Amino acid sequence: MSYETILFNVADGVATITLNRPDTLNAFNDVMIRETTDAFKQAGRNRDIRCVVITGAGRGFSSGQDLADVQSRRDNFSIGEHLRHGYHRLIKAMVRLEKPVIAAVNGVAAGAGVGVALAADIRIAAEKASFILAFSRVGLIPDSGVNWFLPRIIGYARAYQMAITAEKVRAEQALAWGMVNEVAPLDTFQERVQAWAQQLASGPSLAFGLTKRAMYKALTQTLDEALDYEAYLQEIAGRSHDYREGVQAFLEKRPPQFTGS
Ligand code: T3D
Repeated sequence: MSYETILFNVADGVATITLNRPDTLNAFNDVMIRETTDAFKQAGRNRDIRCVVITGAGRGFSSGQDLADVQSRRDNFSIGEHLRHGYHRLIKAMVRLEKPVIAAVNGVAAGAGVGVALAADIRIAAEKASFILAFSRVGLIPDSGVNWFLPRIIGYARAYQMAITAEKVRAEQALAWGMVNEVAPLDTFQERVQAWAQQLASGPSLAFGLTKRAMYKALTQTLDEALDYEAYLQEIAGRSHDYREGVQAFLEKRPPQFTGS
């Protein structure tokens, strides 16, 4: 598959999507939004892919919306429509993908770049990475799902502070706030991302996917509803090869060989 603004590579069960506009710190133009969305959908269709990594080329993860493109918009341009037809599709493609998504945040993430990182299931940050809700610097409110994800992840007060100050939150601070799962020094960053990706790609993928569905759904459910839904999904996981293999491997005191089915 060949794209203009991203790289899409598949190896050993892991798809890596690299945002590839390094001269702009991987700012999203319309093509990149469309291609990234498409790549996540391809990853969903390909049964050999059991984990997806999204990262940035060069020194940034993503600087958000391409502001040069904004300048060339016609007067009656609708940002609302641009969001609905662009970023929303991307964020939903990430969340609906029933496979673990890792954001390997190699450098600065700003604006919609933060939204994309937050829509991943696991965030690994390089030591020099940072997060900036740059929206208010250009007179906008957070978008790309940031208002939904961030207060849930770090709490309202910190999320609102990030939005109204647009100050840089460094990787270590993000770790302390629970916004990233791990911070790695630059020289071992790729290794750590690969280790995470390989571990997830060799895990019980059906269970990982169903867990993602259960947890997102539980965010809007009562306890009774969540318990019911868990039982329904566990019925599916309980009929899988991986469940039989997991139990057998435990009893035989050996590591399980999960196939994702
Ligand atoms: O419009 C809609 O549809 C609504 C959607 C909105 C979503 C959003 O994302 S709004 C927020 C947009 N993003 C920003 O406001 C961030 C803008 N960028 C920055 O504030 C800074 O670049 C950073 C803090 C991210 C990094 O700073 P620094 O000093 O490390 O790098 P730099 O020198 O500012 O940038 C390096 C190059 O990337 C530079 O180009 P040059 O001078 O080397 O030719 C810069 O212009 C370019 N660049 C950085 N961000 C963007 C960008 N070019 C276009 N769009 C960008 N967002």
